Amino acid sequence: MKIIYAIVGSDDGNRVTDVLTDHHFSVTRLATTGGFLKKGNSTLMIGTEEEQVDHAIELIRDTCGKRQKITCDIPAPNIGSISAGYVMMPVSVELGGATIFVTDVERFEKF
Ligand code: 2BA
Repeated sequence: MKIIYAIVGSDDGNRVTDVLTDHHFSVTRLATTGGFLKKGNSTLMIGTEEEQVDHAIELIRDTCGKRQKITCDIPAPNIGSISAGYVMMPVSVELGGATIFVTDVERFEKF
């Protein structure tokens, strides 16, 4: 048996937990904090058989993989200026990503 620890962004934590659960994986989600940025993230613990590990990682990659999003939320002063002097410029930002550890489980019991 293996345990997968997957650290994902807080925004992705709920969705990937649902996807894994829908595919019959048992998941525990912990609210965690990154040591460097001190921002909230989610750590999933997934105990599963070795032959299922690749499937779980594929689901995590499909749900949380790095992706680009176009947003207009960042104001760019005085470019193509409108009356207030500001215009919302669309910019591409990177979202998502996961850090995954897979380790052996020495003993597993449930009561
Ligand atoms: P990532 O490498 O994608 O890591 C995202 C989060 O995953 C980390 O949050 C941490 O919670 C976890 N993580 C990553 N690698 C880990 C490991 N080897 N052991 C345990 N947990 C691990 P943060 O620590 O807040 O880091 C956020 C982002 O800041 C990192 O993204 C990386 O791009 C950058 N970063 C982290 N540590 C850095 C450092 N010492 N110097 C420069 N940049 C750093």
